Amino acid sequence: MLTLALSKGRIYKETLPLLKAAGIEPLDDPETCRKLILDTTNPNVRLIIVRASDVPTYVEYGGADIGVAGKDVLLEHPNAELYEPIDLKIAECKLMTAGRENEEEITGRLKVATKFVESTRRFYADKGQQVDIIKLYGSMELAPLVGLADRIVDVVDTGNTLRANGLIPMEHIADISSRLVVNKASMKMKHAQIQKFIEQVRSAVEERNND
Ligand code: PRT
Ligand code: MG
Repeated sequence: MLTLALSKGRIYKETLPLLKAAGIEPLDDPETCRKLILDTTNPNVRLIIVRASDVPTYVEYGGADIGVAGKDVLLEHPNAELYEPIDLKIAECKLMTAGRENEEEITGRLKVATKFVESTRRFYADKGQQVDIIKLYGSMELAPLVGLADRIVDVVDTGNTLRANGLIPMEHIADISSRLVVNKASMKMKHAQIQKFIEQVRSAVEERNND
């Protein structure tokens, strides 16, 4: 049995066509059914539905053999023992700093609110700038509006969410896309099955990018 970990939402939607190319179609829709384990048209493959930020943990510790995770999430797990064989080039966005369009002069240490603590720490450390990082779990856009922070670090796609809250993107930290990740022990123990899956997904990604 091969277990694949996916998160609901954009990653699930954009991964489906790649799974289909590998002959795998879920028998239920996780967006409407409440099941967390989904059987597929391949009796040897099942999907588990987990939080986007939990995918690396499930795969590293063998709760799943394979997963799909955003690079933003993987960057928060710099020491995870995982293979990262394919850039699926889905759920693309940019990790950026953002701040208020009309901000007053910032005195003292910059306060930065984010759920991406590790990437934020590294970004400012590389610039040699000391900052105070405030860990949040969501709705980061709010922080500069109520004076909790001067800046946020978040993933940005269209920029509409920032704009709607009077914020502007400032510095580019990283280009983000989702990656296939594989448990290291599974890669050894289920080598033939996983290698075949990787090759099928790899050709599906290449074909899609040639269209
Ligand atoms: O909800 P949960 O805490 O479980 O995780 P999550 O919110 O990270 O999951 P999900 O499904 O929203 O995102 C999964 C992955 O998609 C992320 O890890 C990113 O790699 C990728 N991705 C791509 C994005 C976006 N684009 C994106 N736009 N993830 C989040 N967003 C957010 C962004 O933070 C903003 O608040 O969507 C909002 C809209 O973006 P704009 O710029 O188009 O307005
Ligand atoms: Mg979300």
